[in-house]
Amino acid sequence: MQDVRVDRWSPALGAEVLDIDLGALVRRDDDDRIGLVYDALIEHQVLFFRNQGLPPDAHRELGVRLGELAPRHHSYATLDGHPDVAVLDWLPGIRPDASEWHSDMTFRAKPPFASILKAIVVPPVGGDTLWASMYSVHDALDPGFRADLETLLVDHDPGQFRNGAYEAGGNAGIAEMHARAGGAVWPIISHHPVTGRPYINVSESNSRWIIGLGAAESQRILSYLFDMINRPEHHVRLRWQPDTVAIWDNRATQHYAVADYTQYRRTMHRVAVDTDRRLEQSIAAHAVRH
Ligand SMILES: O=C(O)CCC(=O)C(=O)O
Repeated sequence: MQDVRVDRWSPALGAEVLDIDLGALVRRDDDDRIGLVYDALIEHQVLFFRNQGLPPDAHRELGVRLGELAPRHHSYATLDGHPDVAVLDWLPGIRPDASEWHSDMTFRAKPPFASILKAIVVPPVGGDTLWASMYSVHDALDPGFRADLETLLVDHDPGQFRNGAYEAGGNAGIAEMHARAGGAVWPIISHHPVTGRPYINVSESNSRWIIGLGAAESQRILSYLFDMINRPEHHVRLRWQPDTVAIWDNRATQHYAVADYTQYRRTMHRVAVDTDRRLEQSIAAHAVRH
């Protein structure tokens, strides 16, 4: 079978996949080709697809072909009749909540392995999304500093979801949100389960504290890593059009939705996939190739 054709957009990560109709793959139950899309995802970390009809049922179904879907998000609304499709709908004048670097839901014990985001309403200008490769950030760190990070763990929490929780319910709202959303501790240098490559697993949205350190030292190290993540060498940037779809590997990437469109509406549909259905076979295939 022929590989999928891709156009790479940046050295660090990101490729546009050409000549693929995702809805048709789902309708035809074309598991082989979906497997090739998955392989491209492992290689490029984030994939872009233009002009994808992909109605909500097919969007959900594509998620299912990649793995078990994530439980409903604790804060986002879902599409009527489609409880697995989260709606990120930013009306004019509302401040969007994704304009900071993050991986999805790293405060869960089991964060999603991938997300599939489809643009529904796009502002005439602005509203781009950037992704950053955490492999690239890891590899750019000074080796001595990297060695110091090797054994450190970092606490991840739900970040700015506090804002809505407090607005809705004050102290009780915050406590309830923490109880529902949870928290999780990860190695600062984590390893991708398929490629085995080390990546930096802290984000400005969700990483609050390095376990075992005091506030000042923890803050300094985290701030340095956040600055590194902000460098454009590690990034790729997508200008959305309606019906553009992005699929990202949530394990070694972060993303940042630029909030420069607040006079316009921007609406996205997202399906989050918890478990990687191809994990075992992919680890084995990767081990043979490398
Ligand atoms: O709206 C976007 O471009 C990104 C949304 C986002 O941050 C997310 O799905 O986690």
